[in-house]
Amino acid sequence: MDAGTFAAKARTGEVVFGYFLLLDSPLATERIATTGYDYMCLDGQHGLLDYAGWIRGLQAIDAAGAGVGIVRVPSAEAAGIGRALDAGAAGIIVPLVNTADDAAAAVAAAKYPPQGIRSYGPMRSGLRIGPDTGRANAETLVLAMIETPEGIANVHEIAAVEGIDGLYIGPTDLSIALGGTHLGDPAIEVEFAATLVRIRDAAKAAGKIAAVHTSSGDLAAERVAAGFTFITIASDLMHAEQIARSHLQTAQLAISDSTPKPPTGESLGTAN
Ligand code: 3PY
Ligand code: MG
Repeated sequence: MDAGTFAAKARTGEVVFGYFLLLDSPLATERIATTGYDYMCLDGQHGLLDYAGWIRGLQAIDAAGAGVGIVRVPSAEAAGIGRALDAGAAGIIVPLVNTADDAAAAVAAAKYPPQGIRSYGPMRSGLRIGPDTGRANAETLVLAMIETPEGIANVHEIAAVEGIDGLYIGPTDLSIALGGTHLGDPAIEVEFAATLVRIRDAAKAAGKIAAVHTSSGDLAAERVAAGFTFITIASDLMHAEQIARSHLQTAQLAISDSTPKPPTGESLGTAN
């Protein structure tokens, strides 16, 4: 999918599913990208990739020929946003947006003049978007993360900022912002649910994308039912650990069963 098609799909409120990449493993990224996610997001805030890793990751996503590559940038600062876009990201997710000014700064950093202040140096993005700065401005998605007490309080002002395409909920920081100690803290369950609704409704009232991070396909399905349309389903690091643990637990069950049985054949599939 090209950046323009993806941006149009997301902006019109079609449901798009994405995946977070924390590991600097272009080969794993390329293989996961072939599974059909609409977007693959390299995590430049907490992930383990440096700038060369962003380039490798975005190349791997494009090589898969499926969804687009985007980057969660480290902050709303212009330098990181410009570099993510120069590297070929189709959009950015900006963490910890507290105010309309933060949101406007992120938009300005993501757009070339006259809309913004992005400097021209499309190292890799030039391969797909070419020299047309207007087209780059139009096709670049900018999502503001709402995950702090200030961000929650200012959510309507942030949603109203021109050039902000959507509000993206970071549930773990949001839980902490609400006084919880961890994601899923029962002490803040009711407030957490109400805040998801507040952010979703603020996005929709402003005609923007309601976006959310989730930890599983089941939860992503619940978020679709609740009206969110831009939904990340977990990450490579989380899945590697979960699957490794679950296979080990399945195999360990056999230890308690001491009756020997004849070995079975193996099903066909990839060996690794
Ligand atoms: C959060 O849950 O705080 C996030 O930023 C998601 O990665
Ligand atoms: Mg966060």
